[in-house]
Amino acid sequence: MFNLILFGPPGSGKGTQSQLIIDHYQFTHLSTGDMLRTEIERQTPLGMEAKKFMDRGALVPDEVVIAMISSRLDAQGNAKGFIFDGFPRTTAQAKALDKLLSLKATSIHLVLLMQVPEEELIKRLLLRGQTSGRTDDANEEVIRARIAEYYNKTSPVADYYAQQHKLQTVPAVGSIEEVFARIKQQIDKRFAELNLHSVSSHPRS
Ligand code: B4P
Repeated sequence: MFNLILFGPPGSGKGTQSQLIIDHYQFTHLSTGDMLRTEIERQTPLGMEAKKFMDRGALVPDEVVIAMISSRLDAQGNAKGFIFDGFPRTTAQAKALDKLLSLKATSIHLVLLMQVPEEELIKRLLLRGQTSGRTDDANEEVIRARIAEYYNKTSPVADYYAQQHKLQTVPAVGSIEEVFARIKQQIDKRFAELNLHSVSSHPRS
């Protein structure tokens, strides 16, 4: 099993690159952002609670997202690997994830930090906001609040993984394909270090 975290500020391309990684490596995608948006669409109590935070660019409380991830991990018994997209976003979430994975006798193998300058993030999210219907992309004030939340609460999580020698940075500007090529290089390098290349990579292209 190979477990990857895609880490980075809002709009750095975590969701975009996750799709390419899944196509190439057949990992199971766990995106807390997608899970929360599904809960909002279904108008569940969890979704209604989460919406209050998301609409103002704030992080949803740890206990809510940790419980969501825990039940998804339990439901995915046979996965060959997971991509955690947008999770963990706080050190408490990172510690909870380590515990959940240790119960499954596994751990995080690689954390990729997607680096994009702030003005480019704002440009991308405003552009997506023109068509996505996402309330958190709709105006620059909320986007800036999300980025501030990232620097205050999420970016310290990178140190947590750097101390475990699991963190690699990926310049995430350029075309989507160029960024994917850099990500692929990092994953394949880690596979080779772990002697996993023969079991985990089944490229279609
Ligand atoms: P998420 O759904 O995780 O999404 P994101 O941070 O907005 O964006 P992502 O980095 O995935 O960017 P994308 O590929 O879409 O979070 C939304 C909210 O949910 C959070 O603010 C928070 O409130 C809540 N939440 C989620 N997880 C949580 C957690 N664990 N704890 C607490 N709260 C949580 O790309 C963005 C745009 O850029 C797209 O339009 C894309 O087409 C474009 N793009 C991508 N790559 C590009 C490239 N190379 N060049 C040009 N454009 C590019």
